[in-house]
Amino acid sequence: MKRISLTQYLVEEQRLNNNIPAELRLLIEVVARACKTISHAVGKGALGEVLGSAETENIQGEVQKKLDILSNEILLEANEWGGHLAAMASEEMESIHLIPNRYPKGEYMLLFDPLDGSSNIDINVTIGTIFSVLKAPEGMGTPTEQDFLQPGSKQVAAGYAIYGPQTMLILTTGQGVNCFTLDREMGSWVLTQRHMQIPAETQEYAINASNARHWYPPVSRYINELLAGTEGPRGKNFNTRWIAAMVTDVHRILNRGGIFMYPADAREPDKAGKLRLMYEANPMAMLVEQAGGAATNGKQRILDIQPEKLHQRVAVFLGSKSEVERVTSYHESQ
Ligand code: AFP
Repeated sequence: MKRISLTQYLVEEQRLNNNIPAELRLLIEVVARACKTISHAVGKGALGEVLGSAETENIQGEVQKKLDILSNEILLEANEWGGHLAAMASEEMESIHLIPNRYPKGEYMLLFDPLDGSSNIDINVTIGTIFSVLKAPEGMGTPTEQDFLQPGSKQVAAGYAIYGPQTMLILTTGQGVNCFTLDREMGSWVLTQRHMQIPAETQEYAINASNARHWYPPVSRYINELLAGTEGPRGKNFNTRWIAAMVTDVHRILNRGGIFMYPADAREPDKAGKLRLMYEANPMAMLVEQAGGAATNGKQRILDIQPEKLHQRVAVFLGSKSEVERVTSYHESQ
C-alpha cells in the first residue's frame, strides 16, 4: 500500500471525497499531535518523573496517576486555541471545559479519556487515549453539560491512540476505520491499515473472569458455553485475553476478531457497569460498527443510548457481530 501521511489522508478525504469539513480535519490533526506528545511522555516513564500516583482523585473516585493528569493537560492545551471547538469533556474532569474567551470558538465538542488503562502505566503495559467528536447543537449559547448528552450515533468522528511497541492512531469519520503508525524519526502519522474489518466469527473472548461469581445469568450462560469448548453447545474451543486496558483489547479485536465484555454485575446492582458511555463506550462502539462489528449494552445498541449524565457508566459487549448478537439474545430471553 502506498504510504501516505495522516495529513494527506485527511486532505484527500476533505477535498476528493468531501467527507470531512476543514474544521474537523484541523481538530483531528490537533488531537493526533497531542497524542504524539502523550506518547512521548508515556515512553519516558521513570526518566520523565511521570510514573506513580498524583495523590488526587477524579470524579470517578479513582486515584489519578501523574500521567492521567499530564495527558489531560496536553489535550486541553493542544485544543484550546485552534478555534475548532466549543467545549471539551474528559474522564479526568468533573465538569465540561469551556474554551477561554481569548480564543475563537468552533462548532465541535471533543470528549476524551486521556489515558485509558491507567493501572497498566507503572508496569509498562500498553495504554491509550480514547476520543469522541460531537457537533455543537444548532444555536447553542454557552455550552453546558446538556449539550454533550447526545447519543453515540451523533458522533462525527471517533478514535484512539495506542501506546504500545508501536504508537498507532485508529480513526473513523464515518467512512470505515483506518490505522496510522507513528514514524518517530519523522514525527508523522503514516497510513498503515485501510478499512479495518472485524472477522464475524472468532474463538477469542475478553472478560475479567475474577468477577464470575457476580455475573448475571445471561453472561454466566454465555461464558460457560465458551468454557465447555468442543464438548459444549458451541462445538469449538475458545481462548481468552484480558489486558485491562480497553484500547488494547479493542485493538486486538479490530485486528483479529473477538468479543470484549464488561457487563454490569451484582457487586453494585445500581451501577450499569464500569466503563463510561460518553468517552469510552461510544467512540469504541462507532469504531467497532464501522469495522463491521457490533456493540450493545446487553439490551440495546450502545450508539442508540440517550445519555443522561456526562460520566454515566454502561455495560459493554462489543466485537465480532455473531458473538455480540448471541450474548445480547441471552439477555433478551432471560
Ligand atoms: P483503569 O484506567 O482504571 O486502569 O481502568 C481501565 C478500564 O477502564 C478499561 O480500560 C479496562 O478494560 C477496564 O477498566 C479494566 O477493569 P478491571 O481492572 O476491573 O479488569
